[in-house]
Amino acid sequence: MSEIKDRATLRKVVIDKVNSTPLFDVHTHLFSEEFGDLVLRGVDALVTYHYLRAEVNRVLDYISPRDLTRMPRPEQAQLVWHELFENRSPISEVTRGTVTALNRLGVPNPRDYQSARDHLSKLSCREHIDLVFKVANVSAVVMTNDPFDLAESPVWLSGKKIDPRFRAALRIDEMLVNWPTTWPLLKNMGYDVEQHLTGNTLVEVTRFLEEWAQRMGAVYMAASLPDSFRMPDPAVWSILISECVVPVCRKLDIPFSMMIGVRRRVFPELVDAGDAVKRCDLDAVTYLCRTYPHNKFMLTVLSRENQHEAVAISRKCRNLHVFGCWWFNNNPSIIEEITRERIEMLGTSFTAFHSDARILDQMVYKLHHSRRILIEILVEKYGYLIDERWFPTEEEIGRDTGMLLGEEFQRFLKARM
Ligand code: FIX
Ligand code: ZN
Repeated sequence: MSEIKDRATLRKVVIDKVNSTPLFDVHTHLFSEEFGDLVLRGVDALVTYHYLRAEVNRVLDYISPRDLTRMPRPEQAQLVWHELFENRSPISEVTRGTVTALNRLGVPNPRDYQSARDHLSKLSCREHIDLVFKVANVSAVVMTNDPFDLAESPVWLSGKKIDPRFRAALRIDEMLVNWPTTWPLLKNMGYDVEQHLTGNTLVEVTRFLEEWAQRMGAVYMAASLPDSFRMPDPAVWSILISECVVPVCRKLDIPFSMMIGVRRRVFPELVDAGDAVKRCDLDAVTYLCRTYPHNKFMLTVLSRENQHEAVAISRKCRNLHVFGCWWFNNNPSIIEEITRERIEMLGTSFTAFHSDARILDQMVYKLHHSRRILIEILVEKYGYLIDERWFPTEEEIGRDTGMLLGEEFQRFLKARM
């Protein structure tokens, strides 16, 4: 174990470790091949993603947001490419990311839309998944699995074997946030529930959660929640979380993951590009971690203003795992700030990044950009140690990097609370 004593060697080692350590992507919206059309991939899907639709909408004056959203995908893709990649340089994070993905996936010329399209569309679904996992250096991903999705649930019910690189997360937003429209769906699925949260309804919701978490082999249960989320509270979500989610998670020893701070469809005509970020009150998280010390919770927050508080809560709660730089935070300047702050306050006891990729190819750029930022932060932090004659070894840097890219999460999953 040779000690590293100079900055040049340090930089070389950190670059090597951060790039060569496979990442466990704790939150994505990707699907394995078994889910058929739910697998989204390729250039048209990439450039019409809601991040890009939001950006192109800003620079259009000849087409309304509603008409943009309704446009057939190939035309929409042409328009986005023309406005954001030809009429302007792709220097925003998502346009830059598209270029990174095309380049790293080996398209002959990233400026030539048609050739990029042809290049990726030649790949079979399996080849495409293998290529992206290799280029992004990802060992496995956690999907987002909605038991109420009519395209998805039959796959689970069929008992098909799922590619083991794709792990499940039981997503329960619908139930927590839209109970009046969800309970009839549960009833149709054979659960004896009613709108009023009677004792029997809570028993049946508990049965539903347990059965589906087991059916999926869920790594965790998850919900993205609005800024109005409070606990304890007379609201339906508070009752369902305390009475059903928490007990099932405890029984199965899986975390409940909260993604807090989204206001959905503030601009409905833009559909998923119309969601907004709002600062939230994290007392709900403190309450859950304190009240249920034997349960595990995960947290990521959407507002930059909540990041510091989230880390401070996490310092005190070993049953809380903070992860990733979610959505509007997934920009280099904010990733750097959040990751630096977390390392300074939590050491390596968090998960630095998740891709949130919904289009397979997105994973390539999101993780590549994040790794570049982590390299600079780690070079600085180990550099300070060298200044004080604490010389890190290559093995130690590899160990710490592994923790930040998924091993700490694996430890958290196994930990006894
Ligand atoms: O709720 C979520 O999981 C969000 O990440 C998504 O709804 C959002 O569309 C997204 O993909 C952001 O990156
Ligand atoms: Zn997500």
